[in-house]
Amino acid sequence: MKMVFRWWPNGDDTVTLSQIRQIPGVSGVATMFADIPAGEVWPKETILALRDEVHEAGLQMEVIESVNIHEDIKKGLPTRDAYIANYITTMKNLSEAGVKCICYNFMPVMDWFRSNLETPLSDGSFAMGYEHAKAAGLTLPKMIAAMMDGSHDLTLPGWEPERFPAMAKDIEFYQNVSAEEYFKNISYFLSAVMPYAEEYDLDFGVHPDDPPWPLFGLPKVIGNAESIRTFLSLHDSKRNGLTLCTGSLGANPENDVPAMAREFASMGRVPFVHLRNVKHTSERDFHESAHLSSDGDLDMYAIVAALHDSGFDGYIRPDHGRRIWDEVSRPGYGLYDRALGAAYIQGLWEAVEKSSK
Ligand code: CS2
Ligand code: MN
Repeated sequence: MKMVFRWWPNGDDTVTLSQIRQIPGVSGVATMFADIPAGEVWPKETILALRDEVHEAGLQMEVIESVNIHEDIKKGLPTRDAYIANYITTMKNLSEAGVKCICYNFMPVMDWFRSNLETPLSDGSFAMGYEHAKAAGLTLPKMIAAMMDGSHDLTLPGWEPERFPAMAKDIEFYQNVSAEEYFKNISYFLSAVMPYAEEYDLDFGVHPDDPPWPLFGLPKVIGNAESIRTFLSLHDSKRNGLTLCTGSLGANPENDVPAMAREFASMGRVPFVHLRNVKHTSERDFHESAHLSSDGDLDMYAIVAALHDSGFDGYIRPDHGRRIWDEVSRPGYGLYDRALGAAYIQGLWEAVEKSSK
């Protein structure tokens, strides 16, 4: 297991590489160029310069999160082939810079969504939350405004401003796209890209839908064990894997996350894990919590044990943290609570490992 920490380059982060270097056990970053629009090639020199910067800080750059997929690929438009060709060039450039794992998602139009970026918790901290009735009643401008107001002028992953002008039309486009059709578009992408994942020695981990149910009439198709099995069977290779995001999957109380960890990791199909916890206030309402099992609804010990016992040897990162100690940061991505999460997860891992001997 290798512990990594999400970080944005070029001043688009409140957390520094030297701070990350000082978190015990963290060996590298999961990073991306948020300013390169989806569909464009990531130039090799730009990637190499970033890798050198990361290496100089004493860290690795083996995980990229995310190389975003152009909307035309998700929509299955004829223009998709040119964007897929660019994606493959980016894969080659990343591989030549030593990258081993690419996390991406196939969520239409937008990535994750929360109705509240700052839900106050009883201990005085703040966490991101989701109220289904509130979310479902939002108009698009209100939704964008809510996300941007809480962003502290940092790019939110999946909410890069380049997406905004087309969002309304894109949402309309998907109203008549069924899950079956959407899976066909995913399959087309995988057939084109996976041979190159082999060639360039890259493991792919698709991120599940967050929240894992349909919203705003958009097809959401990767959110439970059955749909993940379908996804993995579209291209049956170890390169075609899952980013096991426990908080995203755990948002649906019907998902048995330790069982999913066991099933997919023992198939060798989990290159990357996002570990975080969520606390439900009703079946569809939740807020994020500290990483500890006792603070949320997920049994983090059982998840770590399932990964360990299944021979998991990929990358793990703490996912969204709470806002604690008055930190100002990108929502979910401050230093303090994620660092506590990283230490806690490694404590679980060490305990599971030693007690299994
Ligand atoms: C992340 C996602 O912040 C988050 O919720 O887990 O944005 C994730 O980076 C993407 O979905 C992966 O493509
Ligand atoms: Mn995640």
